Amino acid sequence: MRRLLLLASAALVAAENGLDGWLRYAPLPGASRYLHDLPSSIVSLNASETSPVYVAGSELQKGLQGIFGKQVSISHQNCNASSSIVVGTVDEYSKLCGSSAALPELEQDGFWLSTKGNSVQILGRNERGALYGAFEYLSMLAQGNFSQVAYANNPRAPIRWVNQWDNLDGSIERGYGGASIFFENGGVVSNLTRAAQYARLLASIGLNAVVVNNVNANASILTPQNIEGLGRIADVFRPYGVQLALSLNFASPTIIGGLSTYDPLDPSVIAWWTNVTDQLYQRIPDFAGYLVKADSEGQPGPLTYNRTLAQGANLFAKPLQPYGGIVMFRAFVYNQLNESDWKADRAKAAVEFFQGLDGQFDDNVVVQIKYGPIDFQVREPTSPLFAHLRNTSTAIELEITQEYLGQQCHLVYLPPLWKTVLDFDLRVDQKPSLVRDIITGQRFNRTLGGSAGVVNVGTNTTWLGSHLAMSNLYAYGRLAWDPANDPQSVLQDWIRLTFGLDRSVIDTITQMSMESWPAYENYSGNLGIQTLTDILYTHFGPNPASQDNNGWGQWTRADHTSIGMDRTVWNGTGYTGQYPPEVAAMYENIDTTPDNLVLWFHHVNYTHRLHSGKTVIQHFYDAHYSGAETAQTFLTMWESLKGKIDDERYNDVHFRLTYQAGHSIVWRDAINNFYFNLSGIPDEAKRVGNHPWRVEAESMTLSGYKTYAVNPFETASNTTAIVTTTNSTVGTATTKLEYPSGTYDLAVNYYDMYGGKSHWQVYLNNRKIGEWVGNSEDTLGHTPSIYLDGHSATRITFRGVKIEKGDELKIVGTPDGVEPAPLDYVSVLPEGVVD
Ligand code: GCW
Repeated sequence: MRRLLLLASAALVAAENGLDGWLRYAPLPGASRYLHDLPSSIVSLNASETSPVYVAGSELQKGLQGIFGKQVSISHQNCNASSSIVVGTVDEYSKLCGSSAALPELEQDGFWLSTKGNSVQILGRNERGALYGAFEYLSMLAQGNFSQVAYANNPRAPIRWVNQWDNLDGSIERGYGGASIFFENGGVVSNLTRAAQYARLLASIGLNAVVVNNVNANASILTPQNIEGLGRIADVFRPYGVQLALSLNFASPTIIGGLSTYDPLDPSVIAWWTNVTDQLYQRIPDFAGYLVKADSEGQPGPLTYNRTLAQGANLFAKPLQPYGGIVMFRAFVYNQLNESDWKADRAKAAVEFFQGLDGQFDDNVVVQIKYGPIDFQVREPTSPLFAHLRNTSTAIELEITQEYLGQQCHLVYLPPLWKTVLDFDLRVDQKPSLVRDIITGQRFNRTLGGSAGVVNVGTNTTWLGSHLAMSNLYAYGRLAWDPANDPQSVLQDWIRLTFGLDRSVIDTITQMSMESWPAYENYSGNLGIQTLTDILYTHFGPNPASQDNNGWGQWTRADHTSIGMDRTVWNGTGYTGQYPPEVAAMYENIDTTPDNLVLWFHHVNYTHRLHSGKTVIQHFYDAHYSGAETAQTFLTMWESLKGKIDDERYNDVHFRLTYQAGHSIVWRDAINNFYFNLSGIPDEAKRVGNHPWRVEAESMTLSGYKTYAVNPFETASNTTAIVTTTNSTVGTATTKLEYPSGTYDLAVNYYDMYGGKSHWQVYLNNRKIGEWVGNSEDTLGHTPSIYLDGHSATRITFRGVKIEKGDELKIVGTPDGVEPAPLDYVSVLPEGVVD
């Protein structure tokens, strides 16, 4: 008996690699108690193995086995058997099992779920609706929820799509979870196991289509061989009710079609696209449609031929229409601008390009609009375009992949950010006009609409490169289904499904996640100034100067005295005038503009006082200290869960949170140094530029090391680091530590570039206390940097080191490849100090 118990508890923390995501069907503690109340058979009303109803039956069987250890058989008739789960479509149920008169009306993809004792009914309006119902029932069971229910659940919007930015060579633009699960070497991969597993995860949260290739589209996706490959992907998606869609290159007729034009009104071009579309439907009868990035960031489009964007979109809408296909046409259209023009403003571009076209798009076109008017920043105001398209269907574009938000190396739970836009009231015609009601079609009576999420999963077993980042994908699906859902309660469903029902696990991960976006905003870009990441390179670490003096229009207009974009009508770019009057009036006036967007809308002195009472510059300083401090607590909170989570996932997350704790300090110091340097205004709390617990590497005694002026300067403490004198010289940096004797955490800040794996060793009085290798190019999964900068800057901490006053600290750095074992500084941290 004792042995059995031991085995049982060991099973609870068995190693997990993340592949099953939230569909683990892990054993429920005390499951045996419920065995009697569970159905003892499954009736799935479709015997065809590729049907979602069949899959629903198998999932239910697998779930009951995993969660309760109960084996249940499946049949495909006999729907009135007692103690059974019946799953199927409403129509099939009426046909095989008699009346379903008592059921409420269901919408496409909706389902009815009723549990009475051990009789369960799961009926979908269509097959995938039935599958969604099965997943919902399993989600209840896996969370230990045995309530008796009887309700209909309908999605709020028909478009619940995923965009993958996968390239045909297998790389993924802005992907941080490994290579593509769909493509390699110019074609579709032969083994589509992962594609099927992905479809399963997506179906379980109600997502219904995947655009499998990058919006920066390679025209050769449409070769006959690739269409055949895409057909194979669609075949593995279909049993999960997931449809395949494609990104198109607008110039395909000239690139692969042999035509001399791609003019959308040219008959040969129309015929070419009609033919391609017919071929696609021949192989993929349930093909969902096209996604088009046109006239944007160098992509070709209709403007080349002086045709409108609507004419460009309708070119695809027409051939898709007879098949029921949809065109998702992206609103991300803008030009390079000149910063010396005070009125130039990229944020205005989408409305300028699209507003005059409202009503000119065919009915099966949906304009896909990023949540804010620039580009997935840490905070943006709602895109005003949502208020302008009343006779055109729209969808919101969200990024699950954390391109500008830490690239899965920082925990950032995104739904609270998305909610600032989904719940925003645009007050069109002075009436309630929540973005969530606009995209679902409700506000302007549109039948189409919904959400597109850029996900970019890869071959990593964690899918996104980080276990905790999967909460964003899960929540994306739940919000696409119903954008009124609450981010925290959705998060807690995900935690229970992913990590189990332990109260402390749920509370801890909830707290970390809910604090994570505010913390990230605090230690990156505040007050609506955008993320302040390096927009010209990897979009990862800090580089505020990269925002300005270029044509990208993500300007901060920061100078020695002032900062922010004046977007007012009276004195600025006029962007505020793109909002309906009530919203425009709020943002036009600095007194009614919320602090968190003040620098988005107004250009002010650093000494401008916010509603909070703080000056802008002091807010920057304080926010950066507080954000980085919060990030330290994520690690300690996670450590409180040791033993409650399997080692594999515990260690993986621990590694990332350690990284985040260090990198949040890099962010904090870089942004504070930058604006202190620019403004010359000191931090009232005397923290910025004042680091009593640091020993700068350049002030240590060096042998084989030389000083190095880091660029951007603010990404090194005291602007200077050290590097080995050659790529093969071992460097030594030595110093006497003059702190009072005691126990400290010893933190070393260094740079981990790609192009080499340097090795560092730390000695105290010639006793080695630690060593490490600069291999983040293998471990972090984000786009690395070849320079010493805010992307490569990082920290390692040795905890609880006993140090006597006068001890000698020595760091030995061995370079590798082009990485010269760079070091920035050492911090000797008494308990509770974050320096
Ligand atoms: O933010 C930018 C990204 C590009 C992306 C583009 C877009 C796919 O940096 O990588 O291209 O947005 O959304 O089209």
